[in-house]
Amino acid sequence: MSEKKLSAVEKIKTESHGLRGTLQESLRDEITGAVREADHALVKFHGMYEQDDRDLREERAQKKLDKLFSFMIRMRIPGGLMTSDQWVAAHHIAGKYSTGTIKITTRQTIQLHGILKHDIKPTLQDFDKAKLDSIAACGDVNRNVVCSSNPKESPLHEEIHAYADKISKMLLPKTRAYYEIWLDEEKIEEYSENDPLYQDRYLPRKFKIGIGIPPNNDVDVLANDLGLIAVIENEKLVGFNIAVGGGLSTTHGNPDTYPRLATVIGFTEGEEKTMKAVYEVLTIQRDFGNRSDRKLARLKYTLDNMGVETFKKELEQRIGFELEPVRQYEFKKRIDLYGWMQDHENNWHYTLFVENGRVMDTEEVALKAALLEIAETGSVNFRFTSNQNVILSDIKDADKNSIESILQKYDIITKDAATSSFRKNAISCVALPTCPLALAEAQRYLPDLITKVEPILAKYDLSDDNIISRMTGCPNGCARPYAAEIGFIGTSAGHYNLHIGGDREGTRLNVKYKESLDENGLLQTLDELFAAYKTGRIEKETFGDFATRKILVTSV
Ligand code: SRM
Ligand code: SF4
Repeated sequence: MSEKKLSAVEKIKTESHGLRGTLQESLRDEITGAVREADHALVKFHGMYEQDDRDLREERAQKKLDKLFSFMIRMRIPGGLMTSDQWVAAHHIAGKYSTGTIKITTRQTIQLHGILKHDIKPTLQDFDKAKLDSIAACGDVNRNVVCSSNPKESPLHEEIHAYADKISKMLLPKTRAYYEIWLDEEKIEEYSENDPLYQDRYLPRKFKIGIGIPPNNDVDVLANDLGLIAVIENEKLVGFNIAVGGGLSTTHGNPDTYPRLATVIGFTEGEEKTMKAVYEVLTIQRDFGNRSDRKLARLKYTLDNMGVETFKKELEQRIGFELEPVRQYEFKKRIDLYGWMQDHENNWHYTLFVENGRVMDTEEVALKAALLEIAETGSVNFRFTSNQNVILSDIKDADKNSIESILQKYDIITKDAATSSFRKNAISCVALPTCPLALAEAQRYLPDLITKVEPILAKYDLSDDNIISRMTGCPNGCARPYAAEIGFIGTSAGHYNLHIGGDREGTRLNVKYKESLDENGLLQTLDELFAAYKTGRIEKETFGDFATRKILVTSV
């Protein structure tokens, strides 16, 4: 461990008495809508962030009013699977306590925004009644485990998907603080929980795990601190290739930070060995991760500091066996396959496009009302994709028509079919007005930008091209823009760095092509790039591959 001065958050964690801090006192304080300063860091471990509406900041400051504090709550939904009853509950909870919009995130869960401090407890209690919680959805612990979401893609999907839940449970913090503070569970004496994994210092930073089922890389498995790539041989799940050190954040102007795809270091056979390896990767990060500089604290930096071979030896020593050589795998796609499909057990699944994951009723489409009506039939599961969409899934043949007629009633099928490929393959982060780190708009702006890009694509006959583009309001990378064929990364209001050259499978990062472009600059540059792509591409070459082969070699 680094001998430099520990970061302030380290002290907050170790002195928190199992993540309790002074949260109870903060909640009782009616003078402010915020929590105490140290509790600000601790609430994250309980799945929430203190925020304020940045659209209102100036007006409130002029009126000499304090910021309008509220909380964003993020649920823990391993593998992004919710029952219809749980969706109905989330719908009503969102309406009662939050802005009403349900945001499907890039890690297969949902977030609610705008919850006032005194409404946090009732919100979490209502979620608890629906058997949902937000434990460890944020904070320096293992976060929501993602898993390839489409059950149609593999007959072994259910078996592999179950790992998301098992891993999530194995890596939950042991503290009962969440139950005491939010669910009024009786307080235990002297905070006596013993947590062998997290101890009292937790991890140096957030930790993310993804499970990919080749050939589909919809979860961007290599963007995770720890990626498990399912290996299927003779139609059986034999184990997982283990990939470590993925992470997609940078900081503008800090050359020590970089995006990194995970390195595949070996194979583990069977559940017991895999679970052991997963656990010990976290203990290595706990023991070797940087606890003084949070910008350099993710596993990717720990791995690069140690060196891959040393890391692997350390892991093998901790798990007590050698990793086997990496087994053959190939990713061939990453995008969601929209519309109806039937799986090997004849169940039906409908993948529905949710622009930037925002479930709400608009003038164009009453998506929230439609999903409620669908959930009330009780005949579907909700599977969130890492592309911020939802798969209405596990629908029996006999129920398909009734779901289809609800989708028709709300005009969803027609609208989905009329939506361009470019829009359907684009995702963006939340950014303004709630994200305190946003430098530029993202989810509120991307739809308009796409409307202006669509005619350019049409001009070059590229409307059906499945180009993957992603936008974020800052370089933290919440919509994984560094792994897109086209990445728009906010630098200041109305300005974005333009990155190009990621591949369609999520196995190659893109490269910064132009800095801080405004909308005109973006549209003009895209026009030039698409023109070159149209004339210069080799048959079936994707935009990202073309950009890497032809544009980037000459521009940098
Ligand atoms: Fe993120 C911080 C939203 C996926 C990298 N992210 C934030 C915060 C909580 C801002 C903050 O710290 O105060 C954002 C809340 C905005 C809001 O108002 O809701 C936020 N991140 C999101 C979500 C909701 C984006 C979305 O629109 O879907 C995603 C929630 C995922 C989830 O359900 O758990 C989200 N964030 C990601 C991803 C993508 C992924 O994990 O696949 C990344 C890049 C991958 C990675 O972690 O390397 C990501 N978020 C970050 C970072 C940079 C971390 C780092 O290594 O430096 C931050 C800032 C931080 O942690 O200090 C951040
Ligand atoms: Fe906020 Fe930046 Fe993440 Fe977007 S990428 S949600 S602006 S932290």
